[in-house]
Amino acid sequence: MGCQSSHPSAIPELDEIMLETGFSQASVVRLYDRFQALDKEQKGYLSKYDLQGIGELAVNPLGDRIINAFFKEGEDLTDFRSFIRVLAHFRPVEEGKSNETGRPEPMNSRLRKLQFAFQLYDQDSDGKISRDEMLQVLRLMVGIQVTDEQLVCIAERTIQEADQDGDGAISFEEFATSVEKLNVEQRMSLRLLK
Ligand SMILES: [Ca+2]
Ligand SMILES: [Ca+2]
Repeated sequence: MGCQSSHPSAIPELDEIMLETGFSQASVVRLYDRFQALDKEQKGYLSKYDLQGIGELAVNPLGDRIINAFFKEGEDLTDFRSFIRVLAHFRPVEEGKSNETGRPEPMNSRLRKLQFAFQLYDQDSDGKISRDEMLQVLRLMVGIQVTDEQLVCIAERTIQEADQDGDGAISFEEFATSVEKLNVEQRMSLRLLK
C-alpha cells in the first residue's frame, strides 16, 4: 500500500472534475492519491489540520490563508471535489493553448488566479483591500527585520500607488491593474502539485 496509485474508476465524478478543472486524468489520479494520503483516518474529507501536512503550504507565508480558501464559509471539512477545485487555480497555464469557445473560463486563467490572490488579501470579503488588510498581509510576508512603523509606511505607499479612485482602499480592478506588470500566471503556478 501507499505507493500504488488509485484506479481512475475509483474517483467519483472524474469526468466532471477534468472538465471543470482542466487537469488531465493522470493529474487527477495523482491528486486523488495525495488527497487520500493526507486523509489519514480515511474520512473522505480533509480538515484544516490535514492540509497543514502539505509541505509547500507549511512554508508559504500565506499558507494559512490558502488553507482557509479550501473551506466554504462556516465549514471545516473539504471533499475531493472542492479540494481539487482550489488547486486548479495553481495549475500552470499551458503555453499556446487557447481557450476553446463555449467552455467555461478555465480556473487557472489570469482572471481566476487574480481573484484567488485578491481574496487572500480581502479577508472580510467586502471587495476591497483596506489599509489594515494590506498591513496584515505584509506582516505575514516580511520577517521580523522590518519594524511596525516601516510596515505601516509600506502598506500606505502600496495602497496609494494602486488606489486610483482615492477611497483609501484597493478594489479588485485596481488590484488587477497594479499587478499587471507582474507575471501573475507564473507566480500563481505553485509547484504544489508535484
Ligand atoms: Ca476588505
Ligand atoms: Ca480605491
